[in-house]
Amino acid sequence: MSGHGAPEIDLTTLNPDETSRLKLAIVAASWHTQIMDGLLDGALRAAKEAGISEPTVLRVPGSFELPVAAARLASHFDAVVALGVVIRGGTPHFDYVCQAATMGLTDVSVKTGVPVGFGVLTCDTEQQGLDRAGLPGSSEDKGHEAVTAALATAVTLGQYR
Ligand code: DLZ
Repeated sequence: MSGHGAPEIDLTTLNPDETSRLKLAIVAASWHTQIMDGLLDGALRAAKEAGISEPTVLRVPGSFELPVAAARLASHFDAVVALGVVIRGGTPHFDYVCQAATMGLTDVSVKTGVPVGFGVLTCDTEQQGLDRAGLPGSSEDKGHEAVTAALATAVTLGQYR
């Protein structure tokens, strides 16, 4: 999968009265600090662009813990964004953590009806994470993308409460 083909969702084209009223929570894992810092910065920048100056930010240890945190937050917020970085090691652990995070977050969004932005990088190498973290020199900004997607979805679904 590559970033080629991603939609240009410009939050400024959404009604700022609508997006700024949304309650947004960001849950962020803590492994791979440099990449995580980039993801979180991008996520906060996107929130600010949407008129949300102070989203709630919750830290958890690893990506495996993201779904339980997202589940708890979903009943209190209009949109939740999960950020994490999982880097493949020498054992199958990578596959289990990625699968648990992905399936768990999907489950939360479908069961609660609250959009969960998926900002979890699943990488073979650290460089792949750095390339996608919205850092100087990165080609992609996945934290920003995840917030944009979650807010755009929340606005769209808001018409069908
Ligand atoms: C254990 C583990 C490993 C090996 N690698 C990562 C990783 O690359 N990224 C990540 O977010 N978390 C990792 N973890 C921690 C697990 O997500 C989880 O926190 C622990 O298994 C404790 O439940």
